[in-house]
Amino acid sequence: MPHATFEVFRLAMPLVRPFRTSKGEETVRDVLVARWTDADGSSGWAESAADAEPTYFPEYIDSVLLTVERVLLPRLAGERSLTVGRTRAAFADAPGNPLAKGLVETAVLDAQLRRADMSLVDFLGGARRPITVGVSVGIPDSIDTLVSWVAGYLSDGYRRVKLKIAPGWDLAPVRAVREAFGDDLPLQVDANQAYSPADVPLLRRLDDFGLLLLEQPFARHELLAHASLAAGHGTPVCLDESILSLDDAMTAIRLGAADVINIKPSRVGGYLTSRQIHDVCLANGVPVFCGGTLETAIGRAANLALATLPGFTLPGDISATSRYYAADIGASFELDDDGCLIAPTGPGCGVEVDEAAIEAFAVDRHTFPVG
Ligand code: NPG
Repeated sequence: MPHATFEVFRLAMPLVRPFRTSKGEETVRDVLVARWTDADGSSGWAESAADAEPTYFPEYIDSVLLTVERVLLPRLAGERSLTVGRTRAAFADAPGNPLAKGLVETAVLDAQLRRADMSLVDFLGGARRPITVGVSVGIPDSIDTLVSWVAGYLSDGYRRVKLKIAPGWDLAPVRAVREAFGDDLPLQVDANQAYSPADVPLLRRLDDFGLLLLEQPFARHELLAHASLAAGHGTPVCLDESILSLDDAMTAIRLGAADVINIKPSRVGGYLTSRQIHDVCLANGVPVFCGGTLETAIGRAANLALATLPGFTLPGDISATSRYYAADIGASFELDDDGCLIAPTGPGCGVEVDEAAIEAFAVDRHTFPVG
């Protein structure tokens, strides 16, 4: 008899607006969510940042599914009353694969917390405070469209804007947004690895625009190039795709490659590692913000819980539901009058998952018995 079940649902969630970055365009979010169910029937949910192809991260949807089935779940066979700590210990001898590990670990954690009637906010040790959030604006077809999108987001109540940049779409859009909305708008840019170290003179010109940060200009392995850019003390340099683990974060900090770190829980293997990275950053005076990958309600709720920790001093890439989806798989998140979102404080991530909506969006599913 299996003592637990792990179900993975692949959802096709139509986006309200196409999301284009230097890596490509999405009009429908292709996303994995998963449910862990214990023998006693208690269950928990998790969401993966994996994409259909290895674009932003080395892992991708099919590789996550294979790793979960062949590598991770067999390591949990025979475990009773599974906790997140035991799950991590069981995975410790398998290197890498943070997205796959994060999916299982987070679902087990959510089940554990729901069983114990404890919220993720309280488990992580966060403060019950409103979270200032921002909006990440994809690359449109023209500057005019960009300015009208940003105007719309500001009237929706967002207090911080992140622009996606790419070679040929950098100085002009930033200048246009500064001219339209003024120097006081908290503004940052994200290159998603699109530049090479030879582009430093161009990137230096962004220093004139008073940006909060420049995110991941170079390829993820280019820590030394990021360090040398950061040493110029211009726009603060933020790392995202370079950070797949606690070790990566510690190395980046030691090298001076990151003035800021974007913590995406799924990318680093879940919420325990995210908290460790947060703690190391806080101890070293490196501000962090919570990254996003167009999450559904499940991932968004858990990310908001993480962002209640004190080192999250910069607004996160966690927007209201309506910025992403006309219909979601859990209750909608709405901005308050101060441009903030509130982390749910119900058990686990606090989202009551709408199973009918999961059924409606599912294009593929797998049920793995564990035992
Ligand atoms: O609000 O969730 C959001 C989007 C934030 O820009 C954002 N995410 O490069 O950080 C990124 C980007 C992303 C989206 C990365 C989807 C990977 C997948």
